[in-house]
Amino acid sequence: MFRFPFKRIAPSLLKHRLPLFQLYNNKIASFSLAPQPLKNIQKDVPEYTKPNQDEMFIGMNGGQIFEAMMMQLGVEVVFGYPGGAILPIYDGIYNSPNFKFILPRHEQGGGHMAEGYARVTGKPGVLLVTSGPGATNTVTPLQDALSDGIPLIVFTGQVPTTAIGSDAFQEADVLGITRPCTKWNTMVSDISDLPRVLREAFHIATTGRPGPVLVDLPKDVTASILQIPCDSTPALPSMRRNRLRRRPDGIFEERIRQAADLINIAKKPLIYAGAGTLHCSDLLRQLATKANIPCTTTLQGLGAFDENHPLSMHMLGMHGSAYANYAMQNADLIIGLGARFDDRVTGNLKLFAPAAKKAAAEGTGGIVHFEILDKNINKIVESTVAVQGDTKVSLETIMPLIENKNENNSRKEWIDQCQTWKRDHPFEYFPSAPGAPIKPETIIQELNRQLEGNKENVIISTGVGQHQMWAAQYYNFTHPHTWVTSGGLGTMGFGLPSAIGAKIAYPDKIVIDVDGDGSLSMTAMELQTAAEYGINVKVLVLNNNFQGMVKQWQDLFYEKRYAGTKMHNPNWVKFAESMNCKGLFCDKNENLSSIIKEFLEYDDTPILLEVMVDEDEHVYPMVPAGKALDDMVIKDPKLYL
Ligand SMILES: Cc1ncc(C[n+]2csc(CCOP(=O)(O)OP(=O)(O)O)c2C)c(N)n1
Ligand SMILES: [Mg+2]
Repeated sequence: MFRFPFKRIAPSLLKHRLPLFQLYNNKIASFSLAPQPLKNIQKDVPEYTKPNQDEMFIGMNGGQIFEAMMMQLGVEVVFGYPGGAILPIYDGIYNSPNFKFILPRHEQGGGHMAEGYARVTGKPGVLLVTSGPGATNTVTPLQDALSDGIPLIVFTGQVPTTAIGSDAFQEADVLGITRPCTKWNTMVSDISDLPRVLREAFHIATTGRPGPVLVDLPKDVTASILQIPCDSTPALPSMRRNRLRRRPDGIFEERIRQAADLINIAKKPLIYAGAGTLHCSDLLRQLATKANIPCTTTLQGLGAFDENHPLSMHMLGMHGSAYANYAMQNADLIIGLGARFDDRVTGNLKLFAPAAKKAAAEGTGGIVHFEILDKNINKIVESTVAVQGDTKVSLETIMPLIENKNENNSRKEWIDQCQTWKRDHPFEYFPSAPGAPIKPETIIQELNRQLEGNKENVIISTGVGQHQMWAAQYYNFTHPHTWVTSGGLGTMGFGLPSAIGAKIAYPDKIVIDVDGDGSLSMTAMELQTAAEYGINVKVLVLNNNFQGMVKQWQDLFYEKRYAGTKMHNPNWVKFAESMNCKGLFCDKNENLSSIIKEFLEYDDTPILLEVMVDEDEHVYPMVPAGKALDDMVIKDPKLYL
């Protein structure tokens, strides 16, 4: 008769457990069964390629192996939603003392929570869901993570291998569905592969340009018991290539020299920094200050360069600062660092960067592109010099070759020109008349004012729409990893769950989701998740009772025909209260400052502040579709009256 062998080998498991726990997880060694206060999480990403003892998993089922591997891989929190096909894994993690488990209200919410966690820590976010609808609900977070380069690891249950292809209950071709929206996906078809595949998944998600990975886990595989030793050494060919940090042909060094030459001779250089500089913001500052070069950032790069620094040109692009866009079009050298020339940044490509293109032809400048992903080089713009690799390594290597342009202020003319643009075209809006609705920009300015001096301890997330752009424009970012927003995919509903994920990583920080009424409506039930786990996020809803960004386009280009954009909202305060959160409301300019103060100081539960805003406000500057980057509507036409 078959007998469950777990009891027999349990003592050997215990023998392994303590040393391994300390070896791999000294950071979380303080976890115990008793509830622990949340602690801020360290940012160093563990080494996933360490080979594992071959025999320690013998006698364990898939769920137990999964639980042990999460511990070994340094996972501190798992977000997930259970179901039939993933039950063996859920059973394995039942009451695990080794990591926190968070149950969102929807798998999409869980995915964005994992992304929020990953975006502020640099460590992979983990999501564990069931087959069929559980898996398909993760498609949006997967694509979101792919677009923005976020390490997200999704484990999906799958029907037993014997039922695959039979249209079984809750069967979906998850590998097929998620192939285009993952960096890598795979199915584990034998339990002896499980430890190795888990290591590979973590390695792939976190190396090169980070991205999402999905591992499909058929129920019979995770329910079975490992009988033989298994080799968990990752076997991916790409791992061997990655070990060669530099190409042996000297190309990297040659390109670095060429890039340094251009940076040293350029008269009007501009740094254009993206998310690929968030992990090396110190080096970015060193380059800018040593070489005396103004710096603009992308939406995802906000925080990489201190926006209070005189060389900051703030965000560029469709709704970026006019001065950044002017600088981009007039620079003789664009130094693209960890950014990918997204269409929201370039405007009309044919008309993009004329001065840099001219300088490239004359050999005095051009476009230098530091980029980790081969495929992003020369994809949108032709680079004069391309340096492929981790921006951090490239910056470390190039710094000694960069001439100090500070001593004789040799770029004075160009810097003065940039300062003039800054002075002449600041972010500007038409203030509201007495008694008129509150302007959304005023709210962000007030938030910024009250948080000034404490920015390092504040994380802002957003939904997608006008509120997102106003947050990017009117809040001054000073530190990396303090801004969490869906850029590439532009996913409404991202704000609240990603704020929850960020707050789990940094419970001592103030985490504020600046949201729109439309975006919040998509994932608002996650407020209950926040309340249940005591994750005291703050939600600031800029309520214009509209999908404002789409309405803006309807106002400007579709004769105010508001097809499908009017929102009929719940009473947000009552909604928050019904979810065991505190609710605050503001519709008067004169109350705004004191209510924001109360909103920021409150910390007993999650809190939502609804502010009624002018529904007719538009985001400016705006580069209309098809126009050159500097062919913008700079400010509200009312400001010219
Ligand atoms: C999931 C999803 N559906 C549709 C869109 C298209 N879209 C972009 S902004 C926007 C309106 C957002 O409204 P709201 O969240 O209220 O923000 P507001 O612009 O009013 O500040 C829409 C519908 C999107 N980005 N994401
Ligand atoms: Mg709205």
